[in-house]
This record gives sequence, C-alpha cells and structure tokens, in this order.
Amino acid sequence: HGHHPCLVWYTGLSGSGKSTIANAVDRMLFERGCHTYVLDGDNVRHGLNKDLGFDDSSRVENIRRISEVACLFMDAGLIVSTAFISPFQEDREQARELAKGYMIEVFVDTPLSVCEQRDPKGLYQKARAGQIPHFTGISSPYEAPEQPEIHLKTSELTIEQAALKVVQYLEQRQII
Ligand code: GGZ
Repeated sequence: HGHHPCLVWYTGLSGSGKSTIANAVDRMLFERGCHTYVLDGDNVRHGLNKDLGFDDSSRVENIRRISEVACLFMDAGLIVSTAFISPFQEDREQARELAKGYMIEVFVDTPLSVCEQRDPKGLYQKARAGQIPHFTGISSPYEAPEQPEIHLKTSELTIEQAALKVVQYLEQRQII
C-alpha cells in the first residue's frame, strides 16, 4: 500500500495534546504499512537542538532546523509528523515552502485555560510565578494558524477521534 511523503505539522500550546495526537495518528499509519516518523521535543530538543532555549530567536532556529530535518525525512520517503508549539506564523510558512505543497498544518486548538488546568508538568504554575521566562501563552506569544488544513478542537474530541480526522484528511488528499 503506497503513500506520498508528506509533512504533518502540528501546532498548539504546551499541553494542548500535539504529541499525543501525533503519536496516535502515527500508530494508525504504521498499521496501514506507511513508513513514518515523529519529531517532537523528546527526540529533537534533547539532541540536535539542545543548544537552544525559548527566547524568540531560539524558537525561530528550533523550527528552522526541524523544518529542514523534516524535509530530509520526506526525501527519504516518509510521512513525517512534527509536534512543536511552533508559535510563529512566519516560521510555519517557511516550513510550508520547504515542503513544496505537501505540508498539512494541524491546529491542536486547546484553550489556554484548559492547558493551564491540566498542567501535567507544573510548567504553567511556574510560569505564572515568574520562574520560567518567555512561557508560551503567559509571557511569550502564540500566533494561531489562520487557515490550517485541519482544525482540531480538542475539547470536543477524544484522542482517537482527533487522530481519525487527520487520517481521513490524508485519505481524501490521496496521500495514503
Ligand atoms: C514553552 C516550554 C518553555 C517555554 C520549556 N515556553 O509541555 P512541554 O514542555 O513538554 O512542551 C513545551 C516544550 C516546548 O518546546 P517546543 O520546541 O515545542 O517550543 S517551540 O516550538 O516554541 O520552539 C514545554 C517545554 O518545552 N518548555 N520552557 N518557555 N514551552
């Protein structure tokens, strides 16, 4: 069962569910025999980008490198998913240009209030207390996508339903 290489670009706040949904989609694609890879904070920020912090210019460089690496994975024939906050519209547009018509932007739309309530790592609480500078949504901006290919309102969907929406979109586009 063939598929076209593509870049599935998840964007959203910390704690919005990007990695969870990306990994659920990835499992579904794997079960269909697609060759895939997920880039996220765990495998990129701790390795390739461990020299980068969270001020604006570090985030720009973070996303630039991720975009380039994602395109290399596409060249290798994979469906690559990226799960980063990627707060700046301009940087996501740059990624889109690199992906040459094969980027699917997925807005993981979870309100700040919900992310802050979840706060699985206690980061929002620390950010509110002024212990983490430049925290997205608190003291650093998040530019929501204006025309994402897929808009997931996570408060209205289970993980499974959200993942299925992405897979169905890829089917409609005849990428898988
Ligand atoms: C936002 C931060 C920050 C600051 C550390 N702002 O919930 P997490 O922990 O696992 O996801 C967040 C992750 C964000 O890294 P990204 O590479 O996705 O960001 S960006 O695309 O903007 O470059 C959070 C943690 O890193 N974290 N400090 N100040 N998130």
